[in-house]
Amino acid sequence: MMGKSPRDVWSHIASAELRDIPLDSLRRDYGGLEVEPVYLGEDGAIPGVEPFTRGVRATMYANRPWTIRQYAGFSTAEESNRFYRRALERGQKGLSVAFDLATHRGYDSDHPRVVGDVGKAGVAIDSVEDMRLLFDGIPLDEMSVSMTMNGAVIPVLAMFIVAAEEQGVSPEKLSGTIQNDILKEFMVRNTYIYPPEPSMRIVGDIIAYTAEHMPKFNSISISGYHMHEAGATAIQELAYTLADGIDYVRAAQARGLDIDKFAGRLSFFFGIGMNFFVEVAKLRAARTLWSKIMTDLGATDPRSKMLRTHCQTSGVSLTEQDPYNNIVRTAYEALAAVLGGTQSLHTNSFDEAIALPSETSSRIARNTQLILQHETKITDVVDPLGGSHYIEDLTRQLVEKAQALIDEVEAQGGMTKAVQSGEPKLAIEKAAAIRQAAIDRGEEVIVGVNRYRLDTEDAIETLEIDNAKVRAGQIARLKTVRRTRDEARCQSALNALREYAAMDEGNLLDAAVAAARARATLGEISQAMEDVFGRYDATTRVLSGVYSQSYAGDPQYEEVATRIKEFERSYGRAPALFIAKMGQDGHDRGAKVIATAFADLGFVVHMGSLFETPHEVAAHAGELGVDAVGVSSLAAGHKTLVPELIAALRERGLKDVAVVVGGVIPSTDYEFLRKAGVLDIFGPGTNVLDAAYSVLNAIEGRLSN
Ligand code: DCA
Repeated sequence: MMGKSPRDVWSHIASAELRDIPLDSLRRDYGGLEVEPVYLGEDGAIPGVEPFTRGVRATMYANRPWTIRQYAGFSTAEESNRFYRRALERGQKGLSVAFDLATHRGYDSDHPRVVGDVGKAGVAIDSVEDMRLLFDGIPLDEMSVSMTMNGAVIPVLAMFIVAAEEQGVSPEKLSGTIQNDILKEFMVRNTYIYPPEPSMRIVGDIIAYTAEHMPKFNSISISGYHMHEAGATAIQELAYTLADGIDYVRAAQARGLDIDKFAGRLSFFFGIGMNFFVEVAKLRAARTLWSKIMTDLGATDPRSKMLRTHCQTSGVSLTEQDPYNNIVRTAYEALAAVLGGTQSLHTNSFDEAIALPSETSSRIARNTQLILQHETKITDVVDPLGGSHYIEDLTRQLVEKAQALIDEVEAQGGMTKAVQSGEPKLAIEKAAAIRQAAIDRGEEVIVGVNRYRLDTEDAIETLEIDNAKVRAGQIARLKTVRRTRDEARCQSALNALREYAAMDEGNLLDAAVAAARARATLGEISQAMEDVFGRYDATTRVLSGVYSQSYAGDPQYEEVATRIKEFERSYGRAPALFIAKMGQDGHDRGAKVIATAFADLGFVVHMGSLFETPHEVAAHAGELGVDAVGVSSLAAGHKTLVPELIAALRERGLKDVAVVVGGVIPSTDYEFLRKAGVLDIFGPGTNVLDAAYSVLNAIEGRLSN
């Protein structure tokens, strides 16, 4: 296209995207105002042209709006199926499946470790039978399905392929995305199963399998979202996500795959928070950087260099207090994602800081996108903020600064090595603690939380899952599957999978598809690989110093610290707290922030491992002789796990150990937890110093009894 003007270049690509639609039909007349589908500036940047700063398509939403893809999954496959069908009737365009934590961690619903987790925060999948029910009546050759699965990615994808096959749909017709991004699990989300090295083999096997058999399926969704939610800065989110991407490309290249054969099916996923223009610029910077990275890695096809992304509005920006404000927050975040040029979007429901979304809150969340698409006219013009001095400068800075951080990671040998050192995780935790301290000190305003707070909060209706009922139903179906299958065929398929894992050859997904067909369960397929790879147990590191620095000289901080010193004088020791993360929920930002702050204040803080059972926590509490256990819960397991913990403490004669709970707890559950023996509950938005005060009161109350 040498010598062509930017307008000609754009028109050429745009016409190809439009196929039979004339380019002129994209022009708009707003009551006498003439509007072009694109405005091209002096800088030569053209939407649809490398490095894709202004968007991966020339026509963007003017031709096809982004996909409204709401992430959802409830308790059982039947429930979720009903929910999906309703959502599709009401304007949703793609599916996005949320799995429960037991499934994420490769356990069947009858496993003793997951009693509190089954059906919570997503759908329970134990076998192909569940997967078939999940997509009953949904034609998998027409609907693109995204699945958020990383740890148990092999059995889940295998079961999806077999469920489609049994619907009469062959793999090459399947479109959608599997998250398959294990590196960020080690960094922030923690739903891994195996150690990093075999986990990377799994990623490579999936990329290889999909490149060969599933050309329309996105093999990975390289995710910054969870880093964003864990408190990463925009620079960190960009750099670590793209550095993850580099390692995945290398893992696939290491198996001899040609980059242009698979790179067009790598996709991304970013979080969009409240810093409006930074979030817009972040997506522009991500595309610019990725295009260069892929060129350097040897890609030649422009499709290989396009960063196509899904976005989700931020969960941590939502507040429990005055929750209808969250509708407004989500709308602004959605607007930023769209002005940044996302391909697909999930808008959060306003009650997500409190509970699982209800029917009404889900509808409002979906309508937030429908209103943007149909009423605001922002789909008419491609990259409308392009050329803004502010946006362009933010984009440039993000490109430069994220590149510098990527270079640092590369100097350490890449992200697989870096996550093993734990450095990126600590860097994100530090950023999170600094931000939390700024919020607690009121330097960063959150409306309805640290400013303009209501005197009384209205209760809102929330959805509750009867976990015991879901688990009983799953166990019954598992029994039927195990009883009716050809056991010899199933075991031989599992043995073949085990051998592939041990020999480091053959494709694990290939073997798992055969096992899923033979009705091996998710837990059995995961276990076959665990027999060879082992289960990964991360060491927990806690930062110190961030709070004491941020609060230097603050009177309230000094007051709490002084009370702790007095406690030490009275009892001859500092108050001791065990922070517990029970069940299979790996979100530990809140727990880490509390651990850091309490330790800085003078508490002796013991941070438990992830995924412990109530009995394990009670045993640690006894051995360590702590005064209190702080339970951090974000995934709705509290009503099962907390009473079990209190019972386990009592069984061990530890009735004086105070139990407090923090995290996402619906206010309607407060009474239940208090009756069970919980002394205090800290919802999202609790000031850390207030929490420390309360915990100290609870401990002293117990000791003086
Ligand atoms: N002109 C012409 N064609 C277009 C245009 C346009 N302006 N915009 C999109 N299209 C085409 C695309 O090329 C694509 O076709 P292809 O797959 O054959 O290339 C099709 O329309 C679908 O559009 P796309 O933008 O790829 O949107 P999605 O299918 O929704 O995929 C993506 C989005 C981010 C790539 C995917 O990985 C995804 O859905 N991720 C979601 C992950 C998720 O849900 N995570 C939950 C936590």
